[in-house]
Amino acid sequence: MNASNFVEGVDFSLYLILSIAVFFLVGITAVMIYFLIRYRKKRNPVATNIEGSYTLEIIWTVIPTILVLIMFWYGWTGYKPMLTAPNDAMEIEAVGQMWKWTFNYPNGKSSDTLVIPIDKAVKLNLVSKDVLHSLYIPAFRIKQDVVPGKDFSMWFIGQKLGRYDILCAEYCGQLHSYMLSSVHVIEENKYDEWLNKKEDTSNEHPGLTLMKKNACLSCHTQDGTRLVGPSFKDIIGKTETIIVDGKEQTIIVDRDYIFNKISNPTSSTVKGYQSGLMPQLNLSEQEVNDMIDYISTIK
Ligand code: HEC
Ligand SMILES: [Cu+2]
Repeated sequence: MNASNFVEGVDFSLYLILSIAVFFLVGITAVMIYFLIRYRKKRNPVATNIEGSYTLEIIWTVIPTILVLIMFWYGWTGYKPMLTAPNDAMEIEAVGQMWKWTFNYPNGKSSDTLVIPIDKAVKLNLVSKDVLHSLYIPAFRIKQDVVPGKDFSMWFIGQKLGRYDILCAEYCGQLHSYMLSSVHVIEENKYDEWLNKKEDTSNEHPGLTLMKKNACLSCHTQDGTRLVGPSFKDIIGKTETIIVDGKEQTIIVDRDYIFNKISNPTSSTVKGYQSGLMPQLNLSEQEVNDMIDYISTIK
């Protein structure tokens, strides 16, 4: 059994096109070598002038046209079913952002990995929070751009139990390769159990849970290492230079500054870092405060 319902169509056209290409590569090279030997100066001192041949011209026009149409036909019939999801497909929202995938289920559950039941049509509604991404599941033979402001989607049926890679196939900045996740195809009863189980985050600081969910930690570390953004280690009370409206200011980092920065990332830029990378998120005051509570504990 194939990993998804699209493997057969895509693989067939790949192997078909590959076979035709290999056939001509070998055939043309062989004829070339034969002609080199057969018509070398010693054996064929006087060149023959050929005036043209309708028969030959018709053959080398008609045969390639038929071959190209065959390749088109199998490519098209492999691709067309990808365009429309069946009406009873289960819908999951897939969110791409710098640099993380998040999958949101209709019951409110969200997860970093895509978990789906076997043999069920799944439709992913693709959303980007920032730039162009592309959701790519090689084992399923599907790939679709995720474009901010556009309602794109993709669908498939997972037909074989297992875990398969999900990648971002559209270069989206420095940590593009961090957008590695997986799709986990499981039995339907296990899926129902998983879907209805609440993530146990009771031992985790709510601010940390929120930061994981919002991908803050793909750009900011907790151990002092510089990533694309400054580390959160010992950030409260730090003296630093920020740029506001093109003018430099020296500030001491406090809760108000961080609150402002998270609620409105473009209000200022930390000197030495690239502006405009931090996403504008829809967070409540409570959520921002939870995150700041957690950030203040990072020492
Ligand atoms: C895509 C990368 C990215 C993500 C995701 C991101 N940030 Fe940032 N952040 C940056 C960059 C780059 C800077 C420094 C440049 C600037 O000020 O805009 C920054 C600056 C900051 C600062 C100021 C730090 C200082 O030393 O003054 C805070 C606080 C902050 N981010 C918090 C967050 C929180 C909380 C989240 C999650 C809700 C988050 N960031 C998500 C890239 C990111
Ligand atoms: Cu990406």
